[in-house]
Amino acid sequence: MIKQALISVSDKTGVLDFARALAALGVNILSTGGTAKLLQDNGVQVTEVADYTGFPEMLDGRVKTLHPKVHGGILARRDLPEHMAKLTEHGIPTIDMVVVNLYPFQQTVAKEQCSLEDAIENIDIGGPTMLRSAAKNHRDVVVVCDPADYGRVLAEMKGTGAAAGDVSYETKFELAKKVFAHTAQYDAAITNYLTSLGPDKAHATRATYPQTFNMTYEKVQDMRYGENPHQSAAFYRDLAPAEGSLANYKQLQGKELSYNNIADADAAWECVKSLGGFDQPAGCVIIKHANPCGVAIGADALDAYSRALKTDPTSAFGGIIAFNVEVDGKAAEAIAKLFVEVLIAPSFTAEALQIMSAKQNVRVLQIPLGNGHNAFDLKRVGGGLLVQSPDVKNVGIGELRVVTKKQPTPQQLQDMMFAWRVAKFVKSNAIVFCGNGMTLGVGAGQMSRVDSARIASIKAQNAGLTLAGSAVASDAFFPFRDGLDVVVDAGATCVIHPGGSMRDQEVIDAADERGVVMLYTGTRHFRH
Ligand code: 93A
Repeated sequence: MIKQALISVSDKTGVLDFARALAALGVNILSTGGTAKLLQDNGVQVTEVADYTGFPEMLDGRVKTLHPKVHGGILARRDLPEHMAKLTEHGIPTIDMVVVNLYPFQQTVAKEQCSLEDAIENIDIGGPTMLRSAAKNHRDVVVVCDPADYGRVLAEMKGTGAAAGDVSYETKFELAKKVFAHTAQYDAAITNYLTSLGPDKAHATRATYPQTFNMTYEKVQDMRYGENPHQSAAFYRDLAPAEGSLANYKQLQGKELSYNNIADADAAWECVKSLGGFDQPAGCVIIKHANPCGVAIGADALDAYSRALKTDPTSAFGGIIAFNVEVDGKAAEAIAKLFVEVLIAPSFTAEALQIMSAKQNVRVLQIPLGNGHNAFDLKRVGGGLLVQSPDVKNVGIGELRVVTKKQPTPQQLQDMMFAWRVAKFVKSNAIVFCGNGMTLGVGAGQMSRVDSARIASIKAQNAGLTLAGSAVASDAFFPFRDGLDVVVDAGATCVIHPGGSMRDQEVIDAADERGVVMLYTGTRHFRH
């Protein structure tokens, strides 16, 4: 039976109605300064904690609720006579419910002009202490740290069953778990902020890496299995996923997403998002095993898809397809002919969804477009973690350097820019043949660049595509002229790569000898 509740909240959303309802159920309410004032001003009868403990709030509010009369009342085990006797001895009533949300630390430090002093004053001490006390003693105490839970708590208390006037053990346990996750995230946010400060302690530095990754994620789903059936797996989402990122997906239909689906969907989505700024409005990417097996831009979704599919229709079977434009009925009709695992777009017309609904196994994801990106990339290694800033660099035309005697035509320039954009999303060593805004052959993940070049040209041949007059991108420099010779033999007339090899001159001379154009980006896009 809940007889006494302590309410102390920074986010006052819904608290008035909640407190009124508690009072109507006969619950005695204790409260701190600002919360007490709000409740009293609105006619809810409350006792101020300061009056309750006999100690004034002090040190600018730093000490409000840190008192044995508060924490004894929360932490006493109701099933131990010694505990209850101690409370009686010291005149401490039990507190059966704690309703607390914390100083808005995250919101404070998100502000551009936040000073270290502001940040520190917004580190809540008394709030987490009460939350943790109540969560530890959840068998006897209801703890509510989220206004979204007010309704469910009230509904249970108003029920007529055995728990009338109380909350079930199951709910108390759930609420306690939520509290420990919440206070862990709160502490992680404090650690992250303090870690990000530069030597002057006044400003966050550009590239700093949170030390408490595991606490800043929330679980979205457990999966049936991981990369392989004998591995277990789950998907976690950032508490605030970057704008436009995969984790903002809404699944419109289809089976549950698997581990490999999510990994490949991310590769597809990141690649297709980068296809803006070309002379065609629509972009389409088809991914298999984390690599693009077809990428194209086109007049509309159908055009982009048909061209992307041409690169490698065999590999596209069971692929993951992403668009950067709305998918309409025409495009959906074409896609429905292929066996597809996942289909992604920022939006779908009603007709497109109608067509896809006949293919209930296809997982259809809607993700809003956006320019955000992850703050850091992570890669687990045995006993450690590699952390880096993400590869978000997009080389602009102005940064390119022509190193051959031959200059590129405007069309070659477009094709090389497109090929370079795609190469960033292909596993190293990456060789990508392109022409007229579509991939013609993709060589991925080989241990030697010359093998990637050979595979890319073989794949183009297999698909019946000609490489005559094509553009080639290489994610890193050509260490020797052999790779260049392979792509020129296959029909390429222009090549883009970072440059920077010891034998750059040998490779440039080879390009001049073969009469092709070569451009340096000065940027490398390894992807492992
Ligand atoms: O400054 S504190 O760390 N010291 C405390 O003893 C204390 N007790 C509650 N902050 C404390 N609180 C926090 O005050 C609560 O977590 C809540 O966020 C806030 C509510 O203050 P008020 O009721 O005055 O608006």
